[in-house]
Amino acid sequence: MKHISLFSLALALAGFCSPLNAGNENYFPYGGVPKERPDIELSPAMERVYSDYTAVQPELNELFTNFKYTPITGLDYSNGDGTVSRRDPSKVVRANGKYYVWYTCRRTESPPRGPAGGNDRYPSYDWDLSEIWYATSEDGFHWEEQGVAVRRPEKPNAGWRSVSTPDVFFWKGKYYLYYQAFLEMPGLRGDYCPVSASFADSPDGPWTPANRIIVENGPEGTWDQDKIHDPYPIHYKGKIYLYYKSELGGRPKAPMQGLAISDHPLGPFEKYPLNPVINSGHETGFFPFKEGIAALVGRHGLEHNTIQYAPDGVNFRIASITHLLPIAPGPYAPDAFTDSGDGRGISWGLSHFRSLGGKGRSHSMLTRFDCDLSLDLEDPVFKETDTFVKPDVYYQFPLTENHKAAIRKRMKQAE
Ligand code: AAL
Repeated sequence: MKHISLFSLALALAGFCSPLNAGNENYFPYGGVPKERPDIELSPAMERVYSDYTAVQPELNELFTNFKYTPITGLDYSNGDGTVSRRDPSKVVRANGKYYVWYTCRRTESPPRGPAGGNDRYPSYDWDLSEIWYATSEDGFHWEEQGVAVRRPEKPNAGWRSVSTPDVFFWKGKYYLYYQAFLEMPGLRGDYCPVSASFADSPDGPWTPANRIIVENGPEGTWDQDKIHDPYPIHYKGKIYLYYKSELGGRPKAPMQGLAISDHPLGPFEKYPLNPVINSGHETGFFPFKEGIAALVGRHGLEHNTIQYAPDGVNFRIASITHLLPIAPGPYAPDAFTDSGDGRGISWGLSHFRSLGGKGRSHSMLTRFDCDLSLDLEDPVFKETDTFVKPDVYYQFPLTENHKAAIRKRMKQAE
């Protein structure tokens, strides 16, 4: 006879209606979670399957993916000596039968020396004394650098110290580049800057600088008083939805994502009254998806390592949890310029790896990522949640000797 524990018996006698066999020949969730919510009492966790997610398992979730990375060829990094750095790529654009990308390009006689060592010749940070350069590709794997798109303007114009972290927009036959426009050395007081822009009739330029601030820092005491980072424009609901990062002013470092909206690419931009619209992230990649906007939210915050979705472009919620997200993603997202109301999603783009080369050689490099966040793709390889990561990857983040000694001491004291 099947052993019935006293606890189960007590439950049964107490009239607890176990959902185990709620009138079905099977037990919920035997054989897999049903796509429709069953009419039984569920635990909070199982309730969330139906309330919070668009699919009952990752393999069926259009907004879940893992990411696979491929080195890109064609870009030189001066033997990794830290004098050449490329990072923070824009969205990828297709024009003239090829792909285009713009990025922060630093070419300096010295690697970054920190705020104390930075000056007019030596960069403080990896994105200091930088320009916006661009490259083109036939296949998205091999890239050919074409040269500078936006130079640093003369003082006192916004960006005279450095122009970095670009993104691209296409509107009514013109191209626009938005970028961080430093009016002081990054790190002098903090990584403080507003956003400026340039425009052109062709993705190959020539680019005309607006020579003014396009998205201002917030007033003193507001969450975005210091930094307007990672400008990310999307054509949505007939306007320009420009998402950006700021960090709440001062410490702790808590990147969050805001939104500024305008009828014209050069503004005026009005900040969304309920900013921040995403409570985590760092360099956050966005893309139109169905009638809304999706976001790749990595690196920082309560909801880091998530893919989020807002059916209205502002009310973002977690759509899936993932790992090894692209850093500073610049997806190939053709819908970003069409305001189609039926965003098809993304399947590849560029991102960066940073702090390479070791001490005194620090630089960043661009890489390619592939994924399946596309309504027009069904690639099960990207729907695996359990990426097999070899032990040496884990061992790359070891305890320091001091930390290990402190842990040993703590364990001894607890014995
Ligand atoms: C990036 C971005 C911004 C910051 C720095 C360069 O990842 O968040 O651009 O200023 O780091």
